[in-house]
Amino acid sequence: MENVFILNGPNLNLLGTREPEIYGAETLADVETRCDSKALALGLSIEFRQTNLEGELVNWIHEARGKASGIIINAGAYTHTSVALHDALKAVGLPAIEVHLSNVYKRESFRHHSYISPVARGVICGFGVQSYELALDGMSGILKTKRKG
Ligand code: CA2
Repeated sequence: MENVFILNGPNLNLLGTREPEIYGAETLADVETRCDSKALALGLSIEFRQTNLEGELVNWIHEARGKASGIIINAGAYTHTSVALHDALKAVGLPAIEVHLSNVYKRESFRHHSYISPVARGVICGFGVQSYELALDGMSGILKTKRKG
């Protein structure tokens, strides 16, 4: 069974506790449960993690090489600041999908630039917790295509 790393960045551990008008009422544990169900239905296994530390995300991206077939990443605010995450994703070369709960393009202009997008296969944002399920659908398609080729 192919494995997918689902990596979450800073402050996403607060999901469901504050700003429900932007991020919804579900917790990150609820998101993980949804991802577990979706992955099961797609015949994938997942490793779901969260950290507030940029370097830990870099280490996990490196770890994915050899342990995962793809990476789904919500890098939180590091999306808009981190050359290190850009370089790490580029270096491992695994298919990566960038996800966001909110529609970052409807928000402050500093959220309109992403260091992740140029090294991602695709970007999904604005669908709340469903963004993660859509990303898993997308990753399943990418991995199936790869197997056929
Ligand atoms: O929309 C997203 O998923 C974001 O990646 C979330 C980040 C934000 O910096 C990005 O621009 C867009 C922030 C995550 C913070 O999550 C919280 C959740 C509840 C309460 C407070 C913060």
